[in-house]
Amino acid sequence: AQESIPIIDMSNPNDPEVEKSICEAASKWGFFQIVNHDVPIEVLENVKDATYKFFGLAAEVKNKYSKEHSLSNNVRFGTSFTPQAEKALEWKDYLSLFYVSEEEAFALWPSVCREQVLDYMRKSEVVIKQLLKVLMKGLNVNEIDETKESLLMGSMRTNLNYYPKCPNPELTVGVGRHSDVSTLTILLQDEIGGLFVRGNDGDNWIHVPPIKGSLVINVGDALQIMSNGKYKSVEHRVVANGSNNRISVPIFVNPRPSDMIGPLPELIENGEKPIYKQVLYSDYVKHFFRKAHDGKKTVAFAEL
Ligand code: AKG
Repeated sequence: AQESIPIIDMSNPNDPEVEKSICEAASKWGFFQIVNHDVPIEVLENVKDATYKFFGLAAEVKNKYSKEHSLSNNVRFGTSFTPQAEKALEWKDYLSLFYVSEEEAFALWPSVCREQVLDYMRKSEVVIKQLLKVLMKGLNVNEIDETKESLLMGSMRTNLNYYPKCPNPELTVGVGRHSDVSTLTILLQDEIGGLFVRGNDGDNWIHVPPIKGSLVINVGDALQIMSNGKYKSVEHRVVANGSNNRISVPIFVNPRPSDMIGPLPELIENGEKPIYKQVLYSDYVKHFFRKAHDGKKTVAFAEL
């Protein structure tokens, strides 16, 4: 039987068994789903509806947020990932919203989705903090002061992804294989499916089945680097679908662009030999965005 990624019940996040399964999932799989978390189902349904509404707008309205027309780099509507570096475009449109402040969101984000996205981000913050606290405890980092909190979750970006039905799905992908550059990614998907994760034996691709009300959590490169390799940022991809449109809404929980990231000092003080160097997070992200989605090679940028 094919193994599947863990499903973790978050009703009692401080239960030692739950903590253990979170840390094990993050080190063995890099991916898991959470159920019975504190993000209300209406908030998730509302952000999905808002996503359909945004992509249902006329092309000229959506294009106001494109690279050429957007009033800010923090708001970006586009197609595919790095078109100039890709052999075939990814079959995906997206709206990327980098959060700076509520004022800015009200000024710049499309009105059909801004409140729903803000609410989704706000309500997800509770579970993000719970998960990061447990993951830090698993590294024997028991105190998360302001500096550490900012390093782990100092900036956030929410993407609305729309994968239209594709007439020739075998000729392209929804999203090519890549790992995320985040600390953690929280992903809401609809009921269509199509997200595959690289299995931990390295060869097989494992489907992440949609579960109503669940959130998919994955470790990103920044946490792999900060944990000195203990938590794994794992490759994933989305297939193109010949019969259905699909949406997903990831929140990328990131360090701030101006942060230096590297193995946490607590680990090195404990005698661990660092396997990554300190890199400026914005350089790391720039490196990622320069190339096509080409597998898990971004992290080599930080290897010693
Ligand atoms: C991304 O936006 O980086 C993804 O990997 C999306 C995954 C998904 O749509 O399920």
